[in-house]
Amino acid sequence: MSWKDDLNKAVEALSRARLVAVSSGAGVSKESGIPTFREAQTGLWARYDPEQLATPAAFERDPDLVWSWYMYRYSLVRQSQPNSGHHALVELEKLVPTLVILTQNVDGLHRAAGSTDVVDLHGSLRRFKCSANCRGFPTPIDLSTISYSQEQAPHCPHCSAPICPDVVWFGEPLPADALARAFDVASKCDVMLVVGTSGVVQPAASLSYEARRAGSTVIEVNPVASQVTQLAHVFLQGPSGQVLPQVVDWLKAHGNSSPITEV
Ligand code: BV8
Repeated sequence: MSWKDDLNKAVEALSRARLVAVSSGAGVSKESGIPTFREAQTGLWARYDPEQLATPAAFERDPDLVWSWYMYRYSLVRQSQPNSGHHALVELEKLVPTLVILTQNVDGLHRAAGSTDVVDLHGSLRRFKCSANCRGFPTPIDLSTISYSQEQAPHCPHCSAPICPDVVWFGEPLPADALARAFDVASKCDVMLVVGTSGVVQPAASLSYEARRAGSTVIEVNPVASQVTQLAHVFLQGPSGQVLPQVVDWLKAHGNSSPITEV
C-alpha cells in the first residue's frame, strides 16, 4: 500500500474510534534529544548495557555508578522539551472521545506537552526515593532538600540507605495499578497507536498483542520495523515527530474528526 493508503487507513480507524490507546517508547522522545535504549549510544551508554545498569543488583553492587548514569540521563531529561510528536498526541486527544497514553518512558514529556491521561508504566526519572522501605514504603525524596553530587548516590535522611530514581528496574514488578489500567485500556480500545518502541520489554510489549487480540486496529509509528510491526494493521514508517503531525492534519482534513456521537 502507498503512504497515502496507509494514512487513510489509519485516519479511518481513528475517526471511528471512541477509545484510542497510545503505547509509547523511547523513540517518541528521540527528537527531544533523549537517546533511546537500543541504538548505539554515545558517552557513558556506549560502555554499558542499559539492561545491566537498570537493575536492583547493579545498584546494590555499585550505587555510585548507577546513580551517575541516572544523573546523566536526568540532566538530559531536564534540558529536554516535548517535540512535535508529543504535541501531535495532545492535538489527537482533542479529536477523539477518549485517549489514554501508556508510556514506558520515564522522562515526563507527554505530561509536559499537555497530555492529560498518561499511565507511567516504568515510573519517573523526575522523582527520587529511598532505596529501602525505611518507613514501610519507598520514601519519596525531594532532591532540592538535600545536598548531592552527580557522582555519588546520596543517602536517605531517615535511614541512610542510598537514594535512587523512582523508576521500575528490570526484575522489578510494574506498579500494580498502572499495569492493571494499561491492560484494561488495551483490551477495550478501538485503536492502539504504538509509537517509538522496539516492543521488546515485557509486560509493556504485551499491550499491543492484547489490543490486537481484543479486536482493535493496531497502528505502528517507527522509522524501522520492530517486534510490533508483524501484528500492526498499519505501519506508518518514519520518525514520530514527522508522522504524528501528518496523521493529525489528515484526520482534521479528511477524517470524520467530529467524535462519533452515541447512536
Ligand atoms: C518484570 C525504567 C516481573 C528504567 C525500564 C528475568 C527476571 C525478571 C524479569 C525478566 C527476566 N528476563 C526478562 C524479564 C522481563 C523483563 C524484560 O522484558 N526484559 C527484556 C530485556 C526481555 N521485564 C522486566 O523485568 C519488568 N518487570 O517483568 O517483573 C516481576 C513480577 C513480580 C515480582 C517480581 C518481578 C520491568 C521492565 C521495566 C524495566 N525498566 N525503564 C530506566 O529507564 O532506566 S525499561 C526501558 O527499556 C524503557 O522504559 C523501555 O521499556 C525499554 C526500552 O524500550 P523502548 O522504549 O522500546 O526503547 P528502545 O530503545 O528499545 O526502542 C526505541 C524504538 O524507537 C526503536 O524501535 C526505534 O526504531 C524507535 N525510534 C527511534 N527513533 C525514533 C523512533 N520511533 C519514532 N520516532 C523516532 N524518531
